[in-house]
Amino acid sequence: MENFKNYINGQWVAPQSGKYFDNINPADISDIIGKFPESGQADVNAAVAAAKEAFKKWKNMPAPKRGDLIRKAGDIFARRKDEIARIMTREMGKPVFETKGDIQEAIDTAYYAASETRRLFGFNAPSELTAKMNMSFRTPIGVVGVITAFNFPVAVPSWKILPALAAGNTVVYKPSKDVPYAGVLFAEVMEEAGFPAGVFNVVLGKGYMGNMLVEHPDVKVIGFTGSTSVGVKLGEICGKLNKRISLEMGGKNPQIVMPDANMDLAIDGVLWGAFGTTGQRCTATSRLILHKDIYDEFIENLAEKAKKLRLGNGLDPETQVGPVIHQAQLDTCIQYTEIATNEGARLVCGGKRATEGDLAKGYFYEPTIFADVTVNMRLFQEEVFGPVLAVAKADSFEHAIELANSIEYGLSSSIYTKNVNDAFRAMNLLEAGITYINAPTIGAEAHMPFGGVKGTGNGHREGGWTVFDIFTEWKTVYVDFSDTLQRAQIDNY
Ligand code: UN1
Repeated sequence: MENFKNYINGQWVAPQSGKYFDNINPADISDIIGKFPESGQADVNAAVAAAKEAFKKWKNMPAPKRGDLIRKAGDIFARRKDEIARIMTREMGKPVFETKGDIQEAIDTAYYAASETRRLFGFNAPSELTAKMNMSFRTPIGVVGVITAFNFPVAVPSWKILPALAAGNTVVYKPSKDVPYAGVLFAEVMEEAGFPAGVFNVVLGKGYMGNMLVEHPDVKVIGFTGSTSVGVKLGEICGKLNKRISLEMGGKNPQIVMPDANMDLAIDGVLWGAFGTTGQRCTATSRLILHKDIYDEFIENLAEKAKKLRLGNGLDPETQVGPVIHQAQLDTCIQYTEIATNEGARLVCGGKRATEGDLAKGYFYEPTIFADVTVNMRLFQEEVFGPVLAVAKADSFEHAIELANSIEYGLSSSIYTKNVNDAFRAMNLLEAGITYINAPTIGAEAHMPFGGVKGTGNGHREGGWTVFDIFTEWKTVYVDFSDTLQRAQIDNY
């Protein structure tokens, strides 16, 4: 069995602890993919030191030259797409068509970030004084620590790593313990693209390493995607250390369906939004809010289709829904099924582990739908991160919006309606960073701002041009070419 390595300062190195952990295929737990480093403080220190040293030169490379390397990384991801997708599926379970989409999102991010290196959005403005010019431009910050979740093993890290590098920072990346192989593959791509040693480093290990990165005095910015409980703790540490962190945390994303909607479209939307990626997206549709006029019929038709979804190993081209990531996530699905039942919600379909045939080998949970979920129930409020959908009834458009907003989270949201006024009202009223009209709550594109309001985040937006606000500082420059002392606010008035 292969012992995988960290990628530090352009070298593949064993963890200084000499310790490794098994990486298990969630669709077949007898399939051990490899042994991956259980790194520690010494490895983190080595990676941060390499990144700090590399920053001295990397920040001075012309940005479009940095962009050339990033574009090349995109080309390599494109060339290796099929091969990497199959490894990702084996490692984390989602079907190959989804892991290919995941890699495509990284390719899109690479090409977009590369093109942004020719712009990077500085601006200038007139001075209040004569013969004086004002401008402001972005500067890199230093070593960026990247901490991500398992569900998008390549796309979500790429959202942080590639723009951070484009802006002239260097990176130490800690992938989720559930997808270390994807972290190794990311490093292989960056190595082949020709990034100078130390510019990009990968340190593999378990959750505790997130703290090591966050607390390291030479790591200046943190990009985090993961659970709310972990994110909030890391945010607290960064607050004390006066360190910037962008937090991308949980969601409890609603899809509203109005009586005038195209019902077949709305059903297909919720099937994809709720059960795609086995519900393990921060953007997953976990609440369905149905107008009372269509409530019963919609649930019946939806359940009929949900029951037909094909569960299986994601490497099988017939599979529509893969396993959940590990035993703990399976336990969470079981627990929330119990909680919702005890609170009086009505189980419409699913609600148990799937064990038929080969499914018994992995962590499969049946696509589960609970109807008659009300606002105070835990299933309405809390993120499950699995294939468990809560359905609630709304009396009116206003009531639907009120229900949608009655939670702590605010990542994604959606409404299905043909009424243009309702659509535009919803755009304004839904408390979420992202709103879809006649589309499911998932499907963000690389070149648009991504992030949530309320308990989902802390005000940052990845994706698009806004991500550069996370990974740069503004420098303002005043050039006085009048050859006289001009005192601002004094000589001009
Ligand atoms: C996530 O779940 O962390 O919009 C990201 C989407 C994907 C990204 C999801 N493009 O669902």
